[in-house]
Amino acid sequence: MINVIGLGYIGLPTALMLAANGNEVTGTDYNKELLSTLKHGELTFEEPGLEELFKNALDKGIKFENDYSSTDFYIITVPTPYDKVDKKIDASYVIAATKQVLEVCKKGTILVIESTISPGTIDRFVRPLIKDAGLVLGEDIHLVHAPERILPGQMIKELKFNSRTIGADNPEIAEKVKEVYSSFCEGEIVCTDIRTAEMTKVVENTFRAINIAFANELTKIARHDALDVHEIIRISNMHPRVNILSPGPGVGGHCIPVDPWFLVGDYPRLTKLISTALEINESMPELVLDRIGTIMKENGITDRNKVGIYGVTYKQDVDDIRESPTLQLFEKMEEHFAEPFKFFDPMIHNQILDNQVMDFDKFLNESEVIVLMVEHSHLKDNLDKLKDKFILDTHNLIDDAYKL
Ligand code: SAJ
Repeated sequence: MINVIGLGYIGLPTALMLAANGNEVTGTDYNKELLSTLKHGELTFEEPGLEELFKNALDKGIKFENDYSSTDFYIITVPTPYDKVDKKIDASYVIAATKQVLEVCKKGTILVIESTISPGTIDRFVRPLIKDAGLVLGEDIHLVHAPERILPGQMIKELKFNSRTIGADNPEIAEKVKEVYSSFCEGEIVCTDIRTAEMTKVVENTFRAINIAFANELTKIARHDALDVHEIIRISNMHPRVNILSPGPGVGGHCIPVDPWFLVGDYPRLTKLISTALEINESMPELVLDRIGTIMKENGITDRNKVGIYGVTYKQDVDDIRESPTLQLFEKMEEHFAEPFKFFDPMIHNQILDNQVMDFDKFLNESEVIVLMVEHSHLKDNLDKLKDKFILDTHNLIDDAYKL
């Protein structure tokens, strides 16, 4: 039986996928409210295809429990936040989960850590726990790092088709884990050592952060000379070896703006390019604020209540707001002692912030300037309603709108 620990954005789809594909699975979480929601047959977040997968996994007998199971195969998918001050990973959830596994696991257990961790975390924080528990690594317990790679918005498809990395001390154990993941994963599964697996995960997200930072820096250069950055990128990308990502109002989510900091935190003197890229991405909400000021001035708008922000999630068509560019924008406003602008987001169905307008038509009626921060499908279906507004389009959706 497989016990998946932590039923969040990664743990839940992974547990469901394993269960739906013939594995006996128990999902464990310390959040009793979340467990009760799942036990009532309801999901805790929206994701295309998740509902169908959930039904399938329930039919196949997946269980949800508060307690850790006594078994010989665990997958840990708990959050790994980072300390914003010293830029280092906070491994406390991984440590707590590992300690609890060690209390109940059977001899010869395989413990797979899927949570994103900074390179060296397993050596520094996890291996010592095994010794402290009086267990023998490689006999009583086998450690594996199998970092996830799925993209919110297309998680289910990517769980099935992405390639994966399995890092283990022992190649035979890596093969056993590969067999388990092969029950649902059709992508290539590569086996390596733990340190390499840790590093590749962070490197992948750092590559994306740097590429987006390049696009964001180009936006600033293009603005300086009144050039169209999107056209420049579109044409440059026609070169067979150029693939620049899209500029935007900032970089959000729990991965791209966070994971590269693990490298900067651990290797401060070796990560000049990475830290500069992160700073460029973090500067984009300030650019949005500048542009809003210019648009208001150019159009004689002095009432800040006439500005409405469309979108608070970290990207299109997800309901996750972690580290989102809009939240970063509000933080910047607070730093300037300004009340955050009002916002509307079609993916957020409950009132989560005071400045949130729940009704789209009311939001439109109250706003003269609309700042498109997130390109939700809902927006694409409602573009005609924006005709009479001054639009700041941070995603290049509308031809004659203001751009970053
Ligand atoms: N963004 C841009 N320009 C782009 C692409 C993205 O500004 O061209 C912004 C998005 O709007 C968003 C942020 O970047 O604010 C991050 O979005 P994303 O779609 O790039 O990535 P995530 O955070 O949803 O998922 C990433 C993925 N990593 C890579 O593509 C290398 C995913 O595969 C990982 O599994 C995930 O991080 C993770 O959990 O680590």
